[in-house]
Amino acid sequence: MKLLITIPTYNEKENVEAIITSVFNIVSSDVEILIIDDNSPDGTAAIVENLIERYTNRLHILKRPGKQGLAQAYLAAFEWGLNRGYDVFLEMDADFSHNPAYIPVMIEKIKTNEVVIGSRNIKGGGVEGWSMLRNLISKGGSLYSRTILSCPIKDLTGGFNMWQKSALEKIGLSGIISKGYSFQIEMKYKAFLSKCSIVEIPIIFPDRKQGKSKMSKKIFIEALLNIIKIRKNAKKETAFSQFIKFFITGGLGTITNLIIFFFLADLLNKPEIPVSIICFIIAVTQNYILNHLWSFKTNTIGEKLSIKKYFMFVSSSLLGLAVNITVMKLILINFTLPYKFFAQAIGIAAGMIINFILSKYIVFKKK
Ligand SMILES: Nc1nc2c(ncn2[C@@H]2O[C@H](COP(=O)(O)OP(=O)(O)OP(=O)(O)O)[C@@H](O)[C@H]2O)c(=O)[nH]1
Ligand SMILES: [Mg+2]
Repeated sequence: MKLLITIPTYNEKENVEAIITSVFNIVSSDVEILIIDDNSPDGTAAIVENLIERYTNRLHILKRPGKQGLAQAYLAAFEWGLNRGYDVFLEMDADFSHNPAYIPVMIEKIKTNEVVIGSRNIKGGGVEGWSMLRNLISKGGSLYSRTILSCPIKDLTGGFNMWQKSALEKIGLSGIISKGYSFQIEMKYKAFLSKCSIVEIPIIFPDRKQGKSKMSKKIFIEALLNIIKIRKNAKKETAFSQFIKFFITGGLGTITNLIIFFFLADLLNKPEIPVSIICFIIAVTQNYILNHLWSFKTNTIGEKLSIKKYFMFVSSSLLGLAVNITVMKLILINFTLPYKFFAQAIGIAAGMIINFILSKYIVFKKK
């Protein structure tokens, strides 16, 4: 198991060396740290770079040009680690609110779970040094998020979490919409929706002793408003709603097909078979584009329409047609029906399901 501990920093010159040293003192020598620094004006990156000589091959830094928020920092870190073959990722703050002493417990737990959450809101966990008000805001925010998302995770907002690579893959990092602090909520909610095995372990969370907080009222309100967006976005991703969109797309394709057929075959009196082929090509092209832009939007984020995928989709549609005809024929051979129409309807449904499965899992497969 190759573990990468990812620590985002912004102006953490008072903490960064101490946190790196205390983590390395507690974990075995094969564990590595990645600091993601957003060009902190206080020179955090330079301190890390000096330490890299002491911890060659164990300490890494990812320098980014400016403050881009916590979500971007972690997403960049995960991508960095996934490209380099790490299996497990730990998210951790630099300010000692996340006590390195919990890391061995988390490592133990991640062996049998895909996600381990450091939780302040279960028995044995809690916060220290927070004002009543901050405590109240945090508890309220947590309850609000849990209710809106109907998600049973007790500490949705915390940032001390360990992820198996498989969990990150299930979540689909390219589909994350959060920019700031709601990132933690979105990640956990998506892990829950994608049925990852999740465990919470109690942690005591002391307030930062050194350095400045980056938390502000604006960030907090932004995070709360984001919860609704997160819910809407995640709900869109269910297979059923994708199927409904796929179904509507197919219906629109059929309408296009019929309109062109009517125009060419009836009004212009062109021969039916070539007309029918042209109608098929136009309808299938329309379906490909709509499926790419709409039905499977969440699978194709960042991807362009492509000729290769287009031909894959045409093949999948033709296979759907073959299934349609076969099923229809088999039903007609084996059963006596009042109308052949029923057999064709079942055939269309079967063909559509096959086409949907091939589209979802092959043509428009999530990266
Ligand atoms: N790279 C990067 N790191 C950030 C950014 N914002 C915050 N961080 C780091 O993320 C971690 C968590 O931020 P904190 O400011 O401690 O947030 P918090 O724990 O909610 O609030 P306080 O502890 O009160 O400061 C710290 O290590 C920060 O230095 C950012 O935009 N980019
Ligand atoms: Mg903090």
